[in-house]
Amino acid sequence: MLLDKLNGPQDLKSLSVPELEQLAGEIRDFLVNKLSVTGGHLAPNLGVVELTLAMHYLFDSPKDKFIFDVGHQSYVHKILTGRMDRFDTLRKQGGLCGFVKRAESEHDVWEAGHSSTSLSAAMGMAMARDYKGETNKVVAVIGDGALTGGMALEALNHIGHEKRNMIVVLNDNEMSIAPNVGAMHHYLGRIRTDRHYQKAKEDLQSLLQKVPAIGGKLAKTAERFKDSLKYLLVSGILFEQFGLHYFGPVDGHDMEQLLDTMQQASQVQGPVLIHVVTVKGKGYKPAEADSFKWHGITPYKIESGQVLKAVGPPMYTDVFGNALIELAERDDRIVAVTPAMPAGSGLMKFAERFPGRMIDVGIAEQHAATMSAALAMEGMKPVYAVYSTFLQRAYDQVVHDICRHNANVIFAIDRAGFVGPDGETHHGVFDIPFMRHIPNMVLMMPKDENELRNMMKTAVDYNDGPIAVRYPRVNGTGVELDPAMTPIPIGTWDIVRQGDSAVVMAVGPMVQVAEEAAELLRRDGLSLRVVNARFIKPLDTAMLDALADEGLPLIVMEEGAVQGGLGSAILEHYALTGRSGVPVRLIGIPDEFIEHATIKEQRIACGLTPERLAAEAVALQPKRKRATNQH
Ligand SMILES: Cc1ncc(C[n+]2csc(CCOP(=O)(O)OP(=O)(O)O)c2C)c(N)n1
Repeated sequence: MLLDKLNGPQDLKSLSVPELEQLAGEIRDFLVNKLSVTGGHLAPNLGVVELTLAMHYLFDSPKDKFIFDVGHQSYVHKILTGRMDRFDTLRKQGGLCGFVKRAESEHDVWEAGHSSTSLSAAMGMAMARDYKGETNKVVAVIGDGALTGGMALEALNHIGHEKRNMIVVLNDNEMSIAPNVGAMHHYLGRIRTDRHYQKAKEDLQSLLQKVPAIGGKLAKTAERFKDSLKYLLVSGILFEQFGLHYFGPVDGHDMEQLLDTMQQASQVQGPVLIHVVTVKGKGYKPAEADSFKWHGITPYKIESGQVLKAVGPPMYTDVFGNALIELAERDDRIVAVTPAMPAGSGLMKFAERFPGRMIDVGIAEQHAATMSAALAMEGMKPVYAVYSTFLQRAYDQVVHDICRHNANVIFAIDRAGFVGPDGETHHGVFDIPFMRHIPNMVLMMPKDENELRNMMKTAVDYNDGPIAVRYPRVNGTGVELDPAMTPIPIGTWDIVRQGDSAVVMAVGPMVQVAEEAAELLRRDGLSLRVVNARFIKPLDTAMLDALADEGLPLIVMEEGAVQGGLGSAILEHYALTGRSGVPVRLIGIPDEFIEHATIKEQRIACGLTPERLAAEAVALQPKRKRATNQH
């Protein structure tokens, strides 16, 4: 095994092409084996084995900077840079991160998780290099999916303008997570498949070799001739027009071709784009056959490709998808909008049922938001289904285009709260703070999947502006679903358990946690009142004012950033209405980024547990009672 002898990228340099090819096979076996136990981003990594080998073979990391867009395809890079023996811990608490992580290795120079940042990062690194008078290479690897993101196009525009030395490797596998969409996708497809282009390119190359390099007027004419022909015929013209030298398309699994092209491209002055065509899932049949499913995968059986899934109540995501179909059957104004996440957002069945009403815009959260505002203003009911973390991208569009216009956009905010193994780049823990302060916004979170359905109905019936329902990346509680969905009066909370020792105002899954805390406290003779604070905005101010008059200690519990969360909102309400003396304790996510682990471990790390809540309730008891109730 060559892989066992590999200590770092320097060991690659002495290998022959056949040895590199052998190594590629060994790396694939390694990935398929390890990920069958841990899960992870299998298909994207199987596609970039030769590409990553070629990069480490030709360049000199970490002096040369490798920037992986999203960073989910960096496993091969991790293997080649001394982290092979940590793959059993992949995406686990304290283990190897599923994305690029600077703390792990000097070879990890840029972290991501969200897409389309790599070209801006490469630009910054190239500029810094030039300011410092250094000569290292900067290599960004970006997928055809990530290239649909607006940020990447902003960066391309600037890269062409600046003309700094840098290498953009376009990893074109025709897939985002789902099949890629849009004009860029079609354009790349034409380059890949159009024989015309290929033939023209070959002809042109041999023709250009015959144009003599002579001085004066004739040379200028020859140059112009070259240019005009080039622009007429050469594939990759779009990138050439953007000011990048285009190389490709090259077969990303042909080691020799790949090395040759990358070697040539790296000699060129100015920005270059190498168009590398790869097969997502390459080398493992089930992943090649369905790279959509195998983009990010839970543990599986290697031989059959059978995916091992935990059984349990339906995920909130699926309950949302089904509810949306039911609602859309009765209301043809409803359309679903997704920025490249049709499956993750539970919309696959909707897409089958209503193909014409399913709008996948590619990785374009901002465009999706503004477009939804316009759809709503023209009388449609857009349901913008988006992960909380990716909605961060569209903050301005939510403020400027949706809320300011008071447009009837429905937000279905998935992955609200901790997300587990994807870790800190993917948690949905900031949307309460960044949504609740925007005028006109209504923000809800259900305590269970039945309430999610009712909130969807509430949202569809609501015609006074934007309304958002957020829900977590977990299974529902298993409650029975009412056959009919019933709207909930806006701004009302619900007392789900009576008690008079303390009151907890809990959001979403924290209601269940609060119920468990109440059981713990009951054994100690304390009774915890549990309020389902299902509207984060508007608050149930009538209930809040009554609680203040009652004088019980209050605890707010939410799986979101404490700063700016529901707890902040409640404190603001009391301060603004002259009741600043009301005792309120806040349990939520502290002012830090929480790393990859299971959701349960992440909750424990932040004290989002029944034990912590119970202890807080005990601590808030008048001294006399507290002595007998210690947790
Ligand atoms: C802003 C943002 N939106 C959505 C995602 C979810 N996402 C992760 S990878 C991915 C597809 C990326 O496709 P591509 O760049 O072609 O890489 P591939 O996985 O095909 O190698 C998407 C949509 C994300 N990471 N960031």
